[in-house]
Parts: sequence; structure tokens; C-alpha cells
Amino acid sequence: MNLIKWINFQSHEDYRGQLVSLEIGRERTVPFDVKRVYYIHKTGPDVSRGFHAHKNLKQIVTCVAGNCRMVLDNGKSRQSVKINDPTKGLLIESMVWREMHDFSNDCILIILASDHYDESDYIRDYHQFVEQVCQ
Ligand code: T46
Repeated sequence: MNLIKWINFQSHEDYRGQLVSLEIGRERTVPFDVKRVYYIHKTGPDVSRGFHAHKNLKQIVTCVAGNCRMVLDNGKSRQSVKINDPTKGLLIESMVWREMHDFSNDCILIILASDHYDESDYIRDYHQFVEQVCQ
């Protein structure tokens, strides 16, 4: 099963640069209602983030500067992908374990989330995650 699902955003490039547009609920755009947007920056190569899954939350992660590596794991297989293209978003479904590694110093991730922040939606223990996902 391929855990790496990219959404190709609409991008408009000309001599002035590139404009990337994310619309909600239309083709080639965001397949859920966005209730929250957050961004991750000021990280670096010596730290990793994530190490959790979400029970219900869906998210799209896009890297608008620099790069990092995302690891996705559904309890059966683990896949790793470099994120470095602002015209693409990585769709992370619920009940997928994620880890973020190898951040470049200039990495900026923007994340669109299907719901508000709720700590009770997180599974932060890997063994508990595998138990729940393999039920
Ligand atoms: C995810 C990956 C890709 C809030 O108060 N509101 C928020 O909307 C978020 C996302 C976090 N927080 C607080 C909770 C923690 O005290 O910010 C702190 C850092 O969060 P966390 O350690 O969960 O950050 P990451 O980078 O490990 O994970 C984040 C998201 O939490 C998570 O949903 O999928 O980015």
C-alpha cells in the first residue's frame, strides 16, 4: 500500500515568480474542510519532530522553503519521502504514524488540518498505535 499521496496544487509561474493556489473542495486541491493552519520553521538537521498518529485528523503538509524528510507508517509498512516542492502537498490520512527528520535550516512547512487542535486525538506511543491500527 502506498502511503505517499501527493496533491498537485495549481501553480502559475511567469517571469515574476510562482504563485501557488490552494482551494478547498475543488479538484486538484484540498479534499477536506480546513479548520486550522499552522507552520513549522526554525528547525534544523539535528532535531526530529512528530512521532505520533492522529485518530481522526487529516492533514496536508507542504514545504514552502528548504526541505525535510517525512516518514509515514501504517503499522504494516514504513515509507520515507523528501518534501521540498511548494506546488505539492503530502496528504496524511488519519491513523498514520508520522516522523519528520533531516530538516534543512531554511525549512518551512505549512500544514492544513481538518480539525482544531485536540491533544486527545494524538496517539504518541508507537506500540499503542500499532495495537490500535492492527485491531
Ligand atoms: C503533526 C505534525 C506534522 C498547539 O497548541 N496547537 C497546534 O495546532 C499544534 C499543531 C500544536 N500545538 C502545541 C502542542 C505542543 O505543545 O505545540 C506544541 C508542539 O506540538 P507537537 O510537539 O505536536 O509538534 P510536532 O511538530 O511534533 O507535530 C506537529 C503536529 O502537532 C501534528 O499534528 O501531524 O506537526
